[in-house]
Amino acid sequence: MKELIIIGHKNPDTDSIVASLVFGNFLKKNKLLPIPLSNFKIKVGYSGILNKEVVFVLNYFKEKKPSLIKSLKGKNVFLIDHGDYEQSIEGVEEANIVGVLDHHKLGGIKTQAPIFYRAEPLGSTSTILAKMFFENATPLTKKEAGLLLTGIISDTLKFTSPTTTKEDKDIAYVLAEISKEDITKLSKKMFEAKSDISDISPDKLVTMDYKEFKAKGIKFAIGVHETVLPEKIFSIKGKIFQALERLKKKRKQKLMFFVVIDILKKNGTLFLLSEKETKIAKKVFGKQVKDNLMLLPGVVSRKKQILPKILKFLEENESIS
Ligand SMILES: [Mn+2]
Repeated sequence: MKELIIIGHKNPDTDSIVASLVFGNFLKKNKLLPIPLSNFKIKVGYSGILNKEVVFVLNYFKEKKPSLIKSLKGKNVFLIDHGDYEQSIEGVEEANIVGVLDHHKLGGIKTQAPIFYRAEPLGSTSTILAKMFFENATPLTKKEAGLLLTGIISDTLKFTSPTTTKEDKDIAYVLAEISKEDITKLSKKMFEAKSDISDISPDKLVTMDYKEFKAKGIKFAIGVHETVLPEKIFSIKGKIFQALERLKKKRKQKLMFFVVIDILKKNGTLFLLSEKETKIAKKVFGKQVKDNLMLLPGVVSRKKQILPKILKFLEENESIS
């Protein structure tokens, strides 16, 4: 039997991991999809580093972590929570992509055959997947509902991100009901786990929620660190900048942005590595820079509030040097 790897983006967040795990269950329970997925042996995978929120969630729900995947070359894959090559695992260009389930912008993925594709501009992939269970009248177990609930909480920062829709909230409350979880208590535990950087080096920290993009051939990256303890990061600011410099060189990026998101105060602080990033940030966000940092009040979403603006700027401006 052929194997199908279900996998989220590189350096997966909670949404990527739980949606992959629960989608694996969905396929096993559901043979009605418009692709012959029942012919596959399902394997849920991940690549990169699992952050502490993900580890907390897996332990809390007594769920095994997915299998570590090194390359997707020659494999049958179903992409979760991403839809472009840049966010995917190595070898994806030579994989047979049979499906995508996502809530991000469209990327450049091309396929030879028709695929299952579902994307909606909702707060999390977990929300879309919960909808699929409801649409197909497939029952969710207590654990599956709990896992999907953490995906929604994590991606929407407990409904405070501007990516949050009414559907995310409505579905989260249904999932809380099924899983018998208290959203406020569960969120607090998740965010505290995510904010614990006690044994994480600056080099690791800047890659844990790191995504690369391309606009007009310019490679750039935006890393994010969501926390309820931003002072922990500011106290090692110098080391963070050094780590960003190393990462920029290693990954051959033209621009390297890093944002610390204060979950409680609902703001973002942009770390500006060099003149280039500073110039662009000033034009794009129009805020003041102090000590190479720019405070962005109300900015908590890379997907909706940061990436589109930088992409637009790079696409409309020929030269960035
Ligand atoms: Mn997501």
